[in-house]
Amino acid sequence: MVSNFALLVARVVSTSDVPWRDVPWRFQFWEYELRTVAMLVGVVFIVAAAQIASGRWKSGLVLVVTASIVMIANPVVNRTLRHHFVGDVYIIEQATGGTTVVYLPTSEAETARTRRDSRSETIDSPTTKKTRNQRTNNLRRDPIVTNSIGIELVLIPAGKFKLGRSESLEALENRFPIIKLNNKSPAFRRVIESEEPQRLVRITKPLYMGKCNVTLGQFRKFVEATAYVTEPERDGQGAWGYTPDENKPLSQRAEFNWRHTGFTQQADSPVVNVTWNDAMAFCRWLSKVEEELYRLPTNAEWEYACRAGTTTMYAYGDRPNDLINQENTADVAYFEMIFGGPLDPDGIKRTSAMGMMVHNDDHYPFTSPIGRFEPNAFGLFDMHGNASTWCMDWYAPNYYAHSEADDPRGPPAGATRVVRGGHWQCYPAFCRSASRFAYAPSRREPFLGLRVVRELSRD
Ligand SMILES: [Ca+2]
Repeated sequence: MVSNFALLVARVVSTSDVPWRDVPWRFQFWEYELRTVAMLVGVVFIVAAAQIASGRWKSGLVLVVTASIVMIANPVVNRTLRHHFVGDVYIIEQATGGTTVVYLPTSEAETARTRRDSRSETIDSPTTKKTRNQRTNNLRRDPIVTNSIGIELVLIPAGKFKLGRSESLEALENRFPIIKLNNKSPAFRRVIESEEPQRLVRITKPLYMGKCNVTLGQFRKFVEATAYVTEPERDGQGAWGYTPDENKPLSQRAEFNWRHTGFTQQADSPVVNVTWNDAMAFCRWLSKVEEELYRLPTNAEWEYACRAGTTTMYAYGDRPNDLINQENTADVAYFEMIFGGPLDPDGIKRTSAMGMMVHNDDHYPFTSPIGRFEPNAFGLFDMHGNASTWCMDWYAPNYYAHSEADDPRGPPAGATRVVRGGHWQCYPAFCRSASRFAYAPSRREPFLGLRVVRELSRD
């Protein structure tokens, strides 16, 4: 209750640098409702104090209890504390969570934007024409930009594509027997089945996407600037790393985290062992530093960017063994690390026939520095390998059956977040463009990091 009261006071005395006319109506409603309740509650507390001071204890206490109930029960009290625009996107920062940022749905951002545009451009004067021409020029974007911490971003055009797997589950199982084996687990089967039905989806606006995953060096800049402590460091559970001295080569230990993995991680290696919450914290910091809206890609944006116009199993074609020249995935180097020695040729043949490895050596048993392999048609690297990325979306196994056709952003709630992209441990069977995974937001893995998206600002 004390924190609620503090929020009320903060709300009443706070000011906003956002013009009211640009704030979507429902957020305006929250704001006015919150301020009204805060003032009424304040008045009731003052009256109660006066009653108690004049000896009318009973009625004074009734007023205190009533005001307290209103304050606690009011659903809007806990909703918002700060709101602002980053670029052209309206952001609400939730008060009680302290860390959650809610991005305004695109349609509402568009509404706010359209209202502003219609106000300034209803009269076609020479001035407004000039403004419009400047805006048109501004929309000619650079194909590649580099931000202040060295992240290279590639312009991804708007477009449409078929989201999800085109092969039937049976065809996939025949091609990759490891999938048939894993499908005995109901949880696994649900994830594979969540790649279908295939559906036509539009990405309605261009966006910038990281050419590669965020590197260790870039993540270090965030930690040094903010003294941020990642979840695996904070909760004492640690993360995953290389433990050749144990029976299993990879183990979770308290001393492992994004800095320490037991295997060599250079400044230009993709950062791993970060949770979804850590990835979001990074995006929030980067948005403030850059004054642009950075976020994780959506599930649909990631697959659209990965396919880059292709409809094949991988962005490079349909042959899993071709991955050897294109991506850092599970290969001879990886399995030799796992087994602690050279593999026999028959073993390589059998394992690769199962869909568990590419039958050659890419020389990286763990992560590789970013961008060492081949880019796809959009100029993005490491989409099928090296390290996976967290996505914005909640995960739901049946989502594709009823997702939106334009800019799908996942189900409204869930228990797990979508993870996309292959990685250095990933079997070719699961590095496909359609492959997707569902992990709890606090999960940490030595192959899982992030790739950012920067939304286009207007100028
Ligand atoms: Ca490899």
